[in-house]
Amino acid sequence: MIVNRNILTLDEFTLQQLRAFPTATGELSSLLRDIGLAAKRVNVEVNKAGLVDILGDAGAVNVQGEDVKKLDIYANNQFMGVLKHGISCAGIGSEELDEVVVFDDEVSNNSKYVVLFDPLDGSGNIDVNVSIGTIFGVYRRVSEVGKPCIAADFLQAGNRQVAAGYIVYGSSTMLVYATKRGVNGFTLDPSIGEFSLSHPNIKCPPSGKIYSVNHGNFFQYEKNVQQYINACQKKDKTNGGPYTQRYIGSMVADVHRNLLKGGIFMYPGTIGKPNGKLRLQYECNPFAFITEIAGGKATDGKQRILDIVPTQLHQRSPLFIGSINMMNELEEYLKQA
Ligand code: AHM
Repeated sequence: MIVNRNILTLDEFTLQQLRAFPTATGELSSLLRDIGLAAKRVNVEVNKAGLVDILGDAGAVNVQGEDVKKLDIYANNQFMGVLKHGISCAGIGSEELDEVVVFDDEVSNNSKYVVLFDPLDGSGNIDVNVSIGTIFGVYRRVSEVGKPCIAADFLQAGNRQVAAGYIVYGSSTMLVYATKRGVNGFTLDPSIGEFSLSHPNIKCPPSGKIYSVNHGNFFQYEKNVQQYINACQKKDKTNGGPYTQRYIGSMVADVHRNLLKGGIFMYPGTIGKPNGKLRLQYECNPFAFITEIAGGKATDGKQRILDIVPTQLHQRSPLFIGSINMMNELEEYLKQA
């Protein structure tokens, strides 16, 4: 077999990026490698998810006599484990855990980053073999390095992320991450077990033809949002259409598709849930960071997602995100009285 040595692996790529910064310590590269390792482990289990009924359901006991963990708990433990044992992370916040986890050991206390993540987003789709994902955002801590990290490290505005990314466990498994230098995508090559650079320097097309929203909630949305959705349905050749509605119900897959093809994803507030469903810290912020670096835009309908200063670890936010021209048009509708 001929191996294409022009294709960089995730590790090779992050090390190359590191060389551009002579004073860099390598902590971020190391952290991304840790996340890549956890992603590979989770990928193996996600691929076996359909066999759960054969091998034993969550809560059952496996052949080694251990409890069979639910996949989202498994994913949480994998990401938390690699970050705890790595050299770059002082603590984590996770969708699966009520409180942040402060690692508080000598190596971790001397690490400069904290990570917020959703270990398995869209987990309702596992049973039906539909793409799911992991989302993460990396922040430089505001607390003193050398001591345990503190709550304030996890309550920073999204614009303070130094990196953010996601893994989509789909027909291929991809890891996409952004730093201020750009967005790059890596596809897992199962033959060598490495993420390989497949989508260098991702740019979100300024316009697209896809809009993604849960239409079932249509009458729960505020009037301006309804009007924009109606406008999407009325698009034709004369005004950039026709548009296509695509909604998987797995945010990672929906936003990933729109990022590559151009489009807009919306999870607006509803009458019953004015802040919508998605979590600011580990769902909206990482995608807002990635999308902005790729040339797109993300708001909660009133302000830039990345400027919201969180007050709670698990707070929710409406989300509108995608191609710049589509977002600008949406904002015209949202401005109307
Ligand atoms: P989860 O955290 O329970 O997995 O929910 C998050 C998911 C997102 O991936 C997706 O965009 C959204 O929920 C879909 O919600 P809905 O079914 O209300 O449209």
